[in-house]
Amino acid sequence: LQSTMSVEVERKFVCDADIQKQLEEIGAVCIGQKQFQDKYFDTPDFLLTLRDVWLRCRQGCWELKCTTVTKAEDRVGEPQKAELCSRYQEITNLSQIQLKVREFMKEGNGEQKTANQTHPVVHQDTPKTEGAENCPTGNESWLMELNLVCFAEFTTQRCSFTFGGEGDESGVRVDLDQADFGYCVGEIEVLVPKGEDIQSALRKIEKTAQRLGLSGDQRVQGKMDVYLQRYSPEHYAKLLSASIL
Ligand code: V4E
Repeated sequence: LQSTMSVEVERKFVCDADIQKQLEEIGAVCIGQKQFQDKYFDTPDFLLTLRDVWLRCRQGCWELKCTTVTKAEDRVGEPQKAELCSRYQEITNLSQIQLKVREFMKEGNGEQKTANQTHPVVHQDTPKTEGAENCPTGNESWLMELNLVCFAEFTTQRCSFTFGGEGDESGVRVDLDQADFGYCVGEIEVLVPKGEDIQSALRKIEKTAQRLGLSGDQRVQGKMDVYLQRYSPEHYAKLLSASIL
């Protein structure tokens, strides 16, 4: 349950061909490789993602990522380049997820939209998968009830690295992701138990970025940016104009 109460602070970066070598040079150790499939859900009018709320099913497990800090004044005193880092609360308990999703849908929307109200259920083609066992197998009536449909599906190959010891990089994880639609991105991340200070996480991320020689001040596209830009330009444009991506 720990992950239901943590905040993920992360910075994305563009991977060079020799990134693995660079990671090893600064003392990172590969802790494993895995492959996972993500399916992301939203209403047809993007009620969740337009609020920076990301509901996904990863290998059959539900996860909700939502923002914690949004206001600039909350970031006063943070290290330089902190704005390059995103921070999301992660919820993995299904009842909590359903509760939150209902709350987000009510917010600023008068009343909750359900399939029986103004919006009909949209039967969107969910991309075919060989590994159907990865689909959520439980009772999915809540998705229908909340008018949630799959808007993105992709598989990622991930190689994860950590740093041993108690040094500056303890608790820092670096993920190298390769999505099946042909996009690679790196992430430096620290998981902070909810309520704990995130300043030290930001400093650790900044330090690791420096040691990897990452100077770029520009925001790096995540897998979702590239996926939507390519396959769902209308959704992408809406998120861009709402400054979500
Ligand atoms: C939060 C978010 C999305 C959900 C996916 O988040 P991301 O961390 O990119 O994916 P992944 O596969 O690395 O998840 P993990 O395994 O780390 O939990 S999709 C778009 N967003 C918004 C967003 C944003 N506004 N800015 C940045 C830098 N990232 C994501």
